[in-house]
Amino acid sequence: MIELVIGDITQEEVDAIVNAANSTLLGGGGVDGAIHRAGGPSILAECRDLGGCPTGEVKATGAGRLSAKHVLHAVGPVWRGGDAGEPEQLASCHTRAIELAASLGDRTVAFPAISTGAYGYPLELAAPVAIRATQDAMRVHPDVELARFVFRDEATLAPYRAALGS
Ligand code: AR6
Repeated sequence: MIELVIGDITQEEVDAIVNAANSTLLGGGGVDGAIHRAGGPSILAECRDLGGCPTGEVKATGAGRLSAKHVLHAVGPVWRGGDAGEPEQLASCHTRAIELAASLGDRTVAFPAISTGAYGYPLELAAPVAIRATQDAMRVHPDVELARFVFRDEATLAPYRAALGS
């Protein structure tokens, strides 16, 4: 099942929260900053040992003070016009996050709108890529029973609803 909600992803009661990180995994602004602030310093301490993460890949840490068990740090692509592998990399973030959740025994996963903030990926183009990749990965990993996409506002949610409906 895929759900779309408006809220603050740091407040989600799920097994795994996906972070929209950068390849250093050493924190930043946006949802990354919010997750590190709410989860506390243990997440960054674990990230320091991971040696960064390539674009399109995902690495797991504990979730500190968050109610989740894990944070799955996904590195989305910076938008460069769409011909530099961005759709494949964005899809890979979702595929790899579901695979990693399954391997960790996490059954419920919350996603932010990866790459659509600071990284500039147009929402209308990101939404179908994110939804399709997540649906496909959940078919392969049925133990992951819920992916909940959490948005800050209705304008961000709307293209994902359209993608889910089509
Ligand atoms: N809950 C849910 N969504 C949120 C929250 C929150 N608490 N806070 C922000 N968003 P961004 P990116 C939304 O910029 O584009 C960081 O500095 C936000 O409104 O967080 O992948 C990293 O370190 C937007 O819709 O992620 C990287 O350097 C969405 O989350 C870079 O930004 C994603 O926006 C990654 O950029």
